[in-house]
Amino acid sequence: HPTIYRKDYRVPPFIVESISLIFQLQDDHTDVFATTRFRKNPDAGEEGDQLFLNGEDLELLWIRCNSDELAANMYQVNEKGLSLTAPGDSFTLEIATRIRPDANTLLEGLYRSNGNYCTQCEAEGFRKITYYIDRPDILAPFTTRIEGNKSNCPVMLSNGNKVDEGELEDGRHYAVWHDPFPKPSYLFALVAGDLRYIEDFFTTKSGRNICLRIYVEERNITKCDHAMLSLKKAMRWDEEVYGLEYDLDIFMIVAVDDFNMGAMENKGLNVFNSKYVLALPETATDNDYLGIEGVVAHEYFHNWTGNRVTCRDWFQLSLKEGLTVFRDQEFSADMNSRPVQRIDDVRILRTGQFREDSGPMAHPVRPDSYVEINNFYTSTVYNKGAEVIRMMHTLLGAEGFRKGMDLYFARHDGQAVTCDDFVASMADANDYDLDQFTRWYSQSGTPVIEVSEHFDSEKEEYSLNLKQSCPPTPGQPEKKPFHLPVAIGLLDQDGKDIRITDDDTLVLELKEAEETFVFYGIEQKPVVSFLRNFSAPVRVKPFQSQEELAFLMAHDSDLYNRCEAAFQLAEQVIFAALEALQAGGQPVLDDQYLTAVSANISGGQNDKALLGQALQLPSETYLAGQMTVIDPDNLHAARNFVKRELAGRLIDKFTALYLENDEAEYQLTPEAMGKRSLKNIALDYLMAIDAPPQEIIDRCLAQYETAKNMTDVVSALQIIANSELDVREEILGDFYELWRNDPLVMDKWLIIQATSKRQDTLDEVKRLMSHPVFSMKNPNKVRSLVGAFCAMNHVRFHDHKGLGYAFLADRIIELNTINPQIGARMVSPFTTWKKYDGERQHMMRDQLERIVNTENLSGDIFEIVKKSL
Ligand code: HT7
Ligand code: ZN
Repeated sequence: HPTIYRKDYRVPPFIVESISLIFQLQDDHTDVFATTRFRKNPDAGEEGDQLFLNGEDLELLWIRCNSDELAANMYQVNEKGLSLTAPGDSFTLEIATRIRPDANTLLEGLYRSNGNYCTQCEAEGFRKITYYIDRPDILAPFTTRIEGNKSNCPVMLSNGNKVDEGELEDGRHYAVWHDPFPKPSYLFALVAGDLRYIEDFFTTKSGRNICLRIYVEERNITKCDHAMLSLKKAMRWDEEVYGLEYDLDIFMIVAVDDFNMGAMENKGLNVFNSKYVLALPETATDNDYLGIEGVVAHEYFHNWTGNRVTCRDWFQLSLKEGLTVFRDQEFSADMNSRPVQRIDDVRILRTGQFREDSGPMAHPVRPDSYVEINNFYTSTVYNKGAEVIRMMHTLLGAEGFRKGMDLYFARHDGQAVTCDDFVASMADANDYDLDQFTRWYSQSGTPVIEVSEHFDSEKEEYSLNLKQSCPPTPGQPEKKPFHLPVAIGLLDQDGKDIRITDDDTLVLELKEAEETFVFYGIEQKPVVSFLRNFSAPVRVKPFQSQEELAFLMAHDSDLYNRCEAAFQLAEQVIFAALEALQAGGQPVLDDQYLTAVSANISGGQNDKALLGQALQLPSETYLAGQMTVIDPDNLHAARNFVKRELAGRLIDKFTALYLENDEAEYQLTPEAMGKRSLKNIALDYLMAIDAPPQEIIDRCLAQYETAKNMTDVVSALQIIANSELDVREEILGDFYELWRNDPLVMDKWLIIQATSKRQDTLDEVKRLMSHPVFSMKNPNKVRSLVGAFCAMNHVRFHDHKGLGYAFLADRIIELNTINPQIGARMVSPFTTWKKYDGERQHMMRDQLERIVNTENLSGDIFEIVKKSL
């Protein structure tokens, strides 16, 4: 498994002027005829005349050059591709290949999902369709003709606009699509099958009428309205915020059940995991609705940030992904609650990305090397990448950022470019020095900030001393200081912001390893609201007392930081309980904490979702990431203790919260969702009380029985599945009977059982592996059962007997032959093995060794396991 290095990038020796494809879809195979016009790349210099075309798992039928069939001695084929000597500076190749979509369990290239054909070409799937220069800096206009049976493929789609269609013999027909925008092969798509669509229209700001269609299987046709609404909102938002208009006449979304990731931004023909399209109040939770809105927007936004301007090579992946995640986060913040959106985004970053950054897979936002590019669709590239964009937005301001975006499109529309090109546009448009800032792209690891405060009452001076450092990461023992925007506010004794500039919030620019910032005319010692809105992706060493945190929790005008103070306080309290348990003692709940939480509940917070967030305790997985040696059992017990005590001592408040926020009428507004979330958090607390009063149990059971929306149903079901209630089995069975024909609801049923904290969960998970709804071939099912148990059920996965570890290794070995891309993603819970006690370390290491010694191990799994060992 060779390593690919960024430094080895060379411009391609040949470029493609156009490609024309014919797909003949047959029952047990598909023949692909590709006609490609090549030209020598004038930018490549005198590079020689050898042409290499990527191609994998293909059956080559024949190859012609400038219309003449090539004899077998005129080209060479191996398992990676085909090479030949170019006959001149400009020539045409016609290549016929046979592929077998039915047997394709990898779900890249052309495959079938419930009988329908679809493609996934990012990152390197096009080479599983035909021989081609399958790299993102080769851009060409595509013409695609599809031929298939009218009976099983009444619908045949590809990128661009449909330019022809007609009848063929033997009950077959054809459709021809042309995409005029030159694009890389990873944006190619084909969909064919028995699909229905809903249709709507969008008038762009310049008055063009765009046809919008969402294609799904017939049984799902009533579930597309929310996705369509989200699409129209995203189109309007991109015009209003960035002046970006859609460019083709039609925009299509197709939902499929078998998909490796969330969705794919193929030009004009987005293919989606059905999880991010289908929703009805009875089948989808509020989080599902928000997920659909965010992912539909994300893929749509790629049309400019990714498709019109694309990546030069895969090391630049964050150029499109970090930027597009930032754009979808901002869109969702505008559509819903901005602080809640920020809290969610930061939680994802801290739980997933910080963990990655402190482990064996740590890599820069723009990696320097990889074995398998699919392993680099990571939280670092996506979420930290988005934080890097956000920091530029913070430093330059919204207007300056927009100027930078305008210049980026003016310079690079139609090109394949680098992260440096993006930063240069931002810097040039604002005449702002971002040289040091580019270290965010090249240095991995999460910086740590140490804060010390000094107040001189005589001089009325308050000073903040900030030190930054960054721990070593693989291949990077030492780091240079980052250019860090640190947003702060100072609160007076009444909790009001002291105006420290024209504004209440000031953005300090920390560039050195240590700097002191002094504020004059401060009469009394202020309370600092540090790193407002989480203005940089860093860890801050705790430096504030419980009193100060409680004060910020009650008064901070920065709503993000109010919640942050609540999390910090909760973390301190849980770790105090953990210490007590580890010392063999009885933990006690700090009264000050109880008072702060109680005050928070009664504080009249209008944003219910925000209050809900502030009340939620940090997850065990997140807390584990803060520990030097992780102790899963005591951590679980400590967190449970805090939850149980809070619930027991604030039972009246939680009961009132439940009742006040229990609305009879179902609505999908941000306010209504906020109320549902707060109500269900209250219920979760109430049911955590030791032997909850029968009245509370009855309320929970009644909610399961009578609720008409999935948010309320699964919230109750999750609590029941976690409990020892006699009715548990009966209710899980009842839910199954009701929803057995809905795969997305069945995913929830699996997740709920896999994340139950009961002792017997692993046995239950093993039983579910042979349940008819489960399949190792379907990524959603694997994620819902195996992924949920191993990555989201910290205490049970890390059970001291090591049975969870053996279970996961077995699944990874199984996936190695079915879908190694998904297999590689499943390795993640093992990557932190060095942070556990000696015995657990030993058991996890054994399993990693067992995996790495598997015969024919894929590059995907090999890379992650090898780096972990
Ligand atoms: N750009 C898309 C990435 C993607 C993908 C990558 C590897 C293998 C399968 C995949 N499916 C989709 C998704 C996105 O970020 O928008
Ligand atoms: Zn994306």
